[in-house]
Amino acid sequence: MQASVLLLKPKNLVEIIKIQTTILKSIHDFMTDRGFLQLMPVLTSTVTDPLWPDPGSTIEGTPKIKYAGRELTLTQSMILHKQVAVAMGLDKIYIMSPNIRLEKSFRKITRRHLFEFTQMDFEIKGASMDSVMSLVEDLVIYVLERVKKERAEELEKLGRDLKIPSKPFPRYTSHEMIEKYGKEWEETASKLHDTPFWVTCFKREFYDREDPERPGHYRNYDLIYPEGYGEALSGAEREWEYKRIISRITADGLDPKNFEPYLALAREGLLVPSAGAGIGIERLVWFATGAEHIGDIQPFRRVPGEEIFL
Ligand code: ASN
Repeated sequence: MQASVLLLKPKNLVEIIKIQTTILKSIHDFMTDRGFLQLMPVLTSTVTDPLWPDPGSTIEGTPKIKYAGRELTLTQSMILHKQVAVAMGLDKIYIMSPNIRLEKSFRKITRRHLFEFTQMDFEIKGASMDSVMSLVEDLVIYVLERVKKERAEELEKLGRDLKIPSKPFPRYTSHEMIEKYGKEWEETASKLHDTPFWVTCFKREFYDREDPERPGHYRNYDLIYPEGYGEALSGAEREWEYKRIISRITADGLDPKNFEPYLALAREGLLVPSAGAGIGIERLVWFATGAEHIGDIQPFRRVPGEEIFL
């Protein structure tokens, strides 16, 4: 290994990774106690999340590889696989899912973007948005309590005074956020809060369910950390009916051919109602440790626009 790589070691790396280990262990404990089954991630696929339209994403393109005479895409998120897994009879699942998202270089300065990260992605058959939001609140409180209890020494060394939020977290709509703070509301609103909060109703990817009673409104949600740390998690109830999915894909200007294996299942009526979400692991570690930049919690930084050493 080049000496320079070792010189780039983030400050307090050992304390940070100890906290990360507690976070991962407590997430597994929580999810398995609640009856979730863990799937292994997929990294190469015939379909992936288009991340379009999505106000939270600025990707340069979908990462692809050629293998055995065909083109495969690298996973941007396992949302479509989660829906298919639920259709296979796996009613409550979670996955520690690595995602590649080729975010544009300017995102280096947001402090919260990586082009390679892992999310704990879960999905529940027949769930409602309220039940998922309540589960996530329990999860976040549980994990932060374990970190505070089991890693008090490390938190003290990092100078991090971690506050445990209480349930229910405040809830706003994206329309309220835009009206109050403008289009770039995420950072400002996050800085002005001292507890995590929810923002609901975003016009984004086709798989997030449009409210059948209020067309133009969406049954999706983001969890936002306080103190300027921004988005923690995003999720939704899902579209599962072919005619809804295809009309959303077409309206978004996406090519249905790119989603054919998934669309074939929908066409046969094999997808089922579900809801879920994904919580970013590195963002949770960043928030829990109070590091300056999200790259500062990684031994091998994956920050858009930065040099990659190893
Ligand atoms: N994990 C997210 C969800 O469950 C999707 C994403 O990461 N784009 O909705």
